[in-house]
Amino acid sequence: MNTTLVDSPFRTDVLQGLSASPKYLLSKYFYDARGDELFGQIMRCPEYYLTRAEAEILSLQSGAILERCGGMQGSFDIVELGAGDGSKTVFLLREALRMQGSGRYYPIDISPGIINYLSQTLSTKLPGLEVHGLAGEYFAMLEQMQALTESPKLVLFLGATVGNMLPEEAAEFFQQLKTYLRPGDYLLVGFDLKKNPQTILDAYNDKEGLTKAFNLNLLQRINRELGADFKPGQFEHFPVYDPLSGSCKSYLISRCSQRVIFDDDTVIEFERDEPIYMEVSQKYSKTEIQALALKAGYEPVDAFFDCRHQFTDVLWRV
Ligand code: AVJ
Repeated sequence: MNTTLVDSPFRTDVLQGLSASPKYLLSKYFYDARGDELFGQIMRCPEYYLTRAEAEILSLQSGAILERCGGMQGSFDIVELGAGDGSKTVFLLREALRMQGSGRYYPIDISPGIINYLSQTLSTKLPGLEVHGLAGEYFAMLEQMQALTESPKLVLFLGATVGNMLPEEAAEFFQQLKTYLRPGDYLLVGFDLKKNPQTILDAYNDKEGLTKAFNLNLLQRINRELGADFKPGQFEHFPVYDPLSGSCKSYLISRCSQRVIFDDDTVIEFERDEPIYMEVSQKYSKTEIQALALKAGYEPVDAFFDCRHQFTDVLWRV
């Protein structure tokens, strides 16, 4: 037993998930440096329609969206939860700057690498914009932010990141988020819409195997950071989509009976065909989104769609 090992939240969550029945891992841990890179490739692959659909919305309708927020009177504060590489947000930020001349942008993301990248690239792409990157968990970072800002806020939660929660969890999340907001603040949320089930399943089962590699990378990350000895080749990527619930779930299936040993001597046993539940990517109907807003205590203001109605960015007011 190596006594120098510290109990990181990553270690605690991984061991808790792999000791549970059924076994699970948390999808927020996909995004290490390699995971960021693979997700970048997923966003550009032909099957993953979500990013292109939302980019279309933001590139064509950012002006209309900001008009519905009252034109962002005065200098603005835009906060983004799960900012990622900001490639779609720039459309909105550029438009907000054009309308106001100045403003502050607070990207929050669990990946320190992506926050560094954003801070470096945005100031040159959008002169006049103050960028305050925050790397960490959403609510911990919002806590830090409260000390920084008094201005009215527009909070962005784009890219169907909300899909990584089940509808019940999403309602609770939005209720908790409200405690960080004030009346008159706005929230813009990106939801992937229910559609042809095959289109959805293909987006999580691309031909190039990028999504498979993205899932297996979490096992490799566990090997790298927790000294485990997962053999990724002994796990199969298995996504399913249930058109009734709208839940697209990804599993890794153990191909054989096997055990994995960690550097703290923990042993995790897998039966042949045992699944690890990796991620949910929840899909919604327009009615379900409306109901979610009301349940969480927001006033639905407007909804923006791409031309094929695959995806929606909805604007809610506190
Ligand atoms: C970043 C959470 C929106 O669920 O569609 C992409 C992550 N997982 N392919 C999604 C993901 C597999 C993605 N989100």
